[in-house]
Amino acid sequence: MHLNGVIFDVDGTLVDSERDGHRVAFNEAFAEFDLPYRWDVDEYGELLKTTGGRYRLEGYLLKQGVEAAEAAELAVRLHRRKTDLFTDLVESGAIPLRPGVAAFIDELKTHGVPLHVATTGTRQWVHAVLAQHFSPDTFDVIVVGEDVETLKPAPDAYLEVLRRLDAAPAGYVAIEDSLNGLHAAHAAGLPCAMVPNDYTHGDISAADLIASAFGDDLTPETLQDLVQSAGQITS
Ligand code: XBP
Ligand code: MG
Repeated sequence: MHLNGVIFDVDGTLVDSERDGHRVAFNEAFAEFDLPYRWDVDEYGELLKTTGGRYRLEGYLLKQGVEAAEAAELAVRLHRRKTDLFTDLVESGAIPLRPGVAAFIDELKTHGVPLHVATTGTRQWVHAVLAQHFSPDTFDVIVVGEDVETLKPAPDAYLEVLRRLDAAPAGYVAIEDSLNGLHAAHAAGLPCAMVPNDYTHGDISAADLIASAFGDDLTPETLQDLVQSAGQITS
């Protein structure tokens, strides 16, 4: 079985974006709207169980006792502003790649492995992140939150990448940091290598590979082995 392609999650996988990025932008949006809410590091870790910033906001507002219609409408407006604030952070250089990512991507490119993106994040900042850190020809298919009906842990983002490639899952592998991402990849029929971070919670023992770092135990060769054993299990 050949390694046909690698599909990357963005938040928490390619970039360290949640604690000092999205969280900060959400809090700035709350302040601009004169709302009393502020998300600290631990609370934000809990809130990450809900994927999609807009849904995270809406669920939180409902829990604060905001009435349903107002919560939905306010979440949309807050999220729009948060997206602009986060994009500014990206363009200021405040959102770094995770250690080892640049070399890992270069190595995969040198091996001629096609690279793709499947994220539940919003198009505006996803493209800003990719433009900030990678040359424009790095990723072929880029699927963002607006491209799919249902966000991770649903498989939609991964299935949409495969649909655009007109490909079956065999030979592809997902790289993830979260339990929601792991569930999404597996539900799409993809093996999943995980590189956990401080916000990785829950039982990720179902992952096909749990790497301590990019380029450490995660290399083009280990991914090749992974798709090979996945192929043997399914064939
Ligand atoms: C990322 C998300 C996103 C980000 C914020 O999950 O759930 O909601 O936290 O981005 P994953 P938006 O890494 O599994 O894609 O505000 O644009 O949703
Ligand atoms: Mg992620």
